[in-house]
Amino acid sequence: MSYRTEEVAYVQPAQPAASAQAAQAAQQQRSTAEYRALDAAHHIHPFSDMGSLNRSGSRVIVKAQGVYLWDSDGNKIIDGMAGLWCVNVGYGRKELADAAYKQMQELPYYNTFFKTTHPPVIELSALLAELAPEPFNHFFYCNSGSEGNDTVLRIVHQYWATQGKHSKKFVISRKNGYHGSTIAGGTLGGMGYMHEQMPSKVENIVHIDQPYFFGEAEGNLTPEEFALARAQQLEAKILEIGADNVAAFIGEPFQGAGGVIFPASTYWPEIQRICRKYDILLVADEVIGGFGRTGEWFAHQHFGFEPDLITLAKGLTSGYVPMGAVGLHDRIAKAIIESGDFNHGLTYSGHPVAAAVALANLKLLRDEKIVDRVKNDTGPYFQKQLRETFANHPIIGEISGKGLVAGLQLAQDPKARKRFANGGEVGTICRDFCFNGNLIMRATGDRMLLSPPLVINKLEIDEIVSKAKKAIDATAQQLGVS
Ligand code: PXG
Repeated sequence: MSYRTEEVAYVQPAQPAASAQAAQAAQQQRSTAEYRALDAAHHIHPFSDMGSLNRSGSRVIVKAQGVYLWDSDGNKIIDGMAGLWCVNVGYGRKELADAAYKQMQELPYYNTFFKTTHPPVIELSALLAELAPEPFNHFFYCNSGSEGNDTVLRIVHQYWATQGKHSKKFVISRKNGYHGSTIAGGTLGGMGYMHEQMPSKVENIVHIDQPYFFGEAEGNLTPEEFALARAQQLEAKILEIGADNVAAFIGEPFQGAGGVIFPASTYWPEIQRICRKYDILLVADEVIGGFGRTGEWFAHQHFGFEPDLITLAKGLTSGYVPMGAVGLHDRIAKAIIESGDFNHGLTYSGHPVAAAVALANLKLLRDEKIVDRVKNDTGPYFQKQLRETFANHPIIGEISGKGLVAGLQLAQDPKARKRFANGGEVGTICRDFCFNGNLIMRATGDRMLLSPPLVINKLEIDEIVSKAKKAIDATAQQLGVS
């Protein structure tokens, strides 16, 4: 996450045609200037330097359809990030709105604490069990990915208690991993700047290095050798702490916010081997990778490993309403079910409206074969277009990704794998060119990230790729490279 140090100078976009402006004005209650002034007066944004943002002004997004957003000045923007990696079915799906409307009239809220349940959460759980890999048949609900990972810690702890292994308390994760912004999520994540701002951290969480080949491989290691070495750090860490003290390892199958870092094929099998050898639970944080992003329903299926727990959020509801979940492998579920009270829950665990929307969303992903299309059609096309367009580009060092997610590494010397000094500066320049060209492309340091809605078609992919090319060319030109 690099919002903290970024300053987006808001550049006044070209004025839209008079009729578009009039239509926009008719829908809007306030002018852009009024919205900005009120926003600056009363709203604290997440991960933002508010002083700087209030001086430059936020872009006000007023509506969306398909893969497009519109701002309060009538600009049409193509969303290369599916919101924040979440709007998998695209914007404006009436089926989801209808599901929420119907559920709100029928049963807007009831809890699932005191021996009660309700149809939407029952149906959702059954459908998730059908869509998830075979051993995942039980789900616990929350409202976000962060809460999902907090829940993971609780389940892991309870599981080892049921096994009589009370000393298994440590959880190992990775530097530059992202697992959310609550205290537990932030501690699990490996973002130093987040750790610095926490009043205290969750105990017994330690980090190993990430499998970031382009930025961190030294010497002549191949990507496979490097990934293996990074996975073996897990073994070294376990031996250092003592296997009897280690409860779990958690990782995103590919790091999302950390820069769409795809480890080589040697990484996850080795992580799994080590976890099994030392009897350590393996947790896949599928908050970004889940629900079709790589062309598989879950990203761990792409990498070919079998976790014990999976964290879900974002694509679960395509972001239409908040919902998170944790999926439990049968083995873990059995232990939790037989362990007496599980003392954890949230007012909105299994919220009926969120569950109804999730159900409608998953049915769209399944019945419209959206995930299949990502795997066999749009995903391969997206990856091919990116790789062809940026082959031998003077500032592109690497393109990572699969399906409809990609990371483009900006580099000073691509062949020598030399990154720019002052990491993040060039990414910010490029991100601003995208922003002004009405493309949403996220920057993490000097990696440019794309993760469009999964319903994107080939024409829209072409538009993203050509806008990205323009922005990256403009960045190179500003740096005096061509
Ligand atoms: N795990 C992963 C892998 C995530 O990407 C979370 C957990 C936390 O989810 P919630 O719902 O609590 O935010 C995330 C969230 C970004 C960005 O700019 C990424 C996330 C959130 C906000 C911004 O890339 N990922």
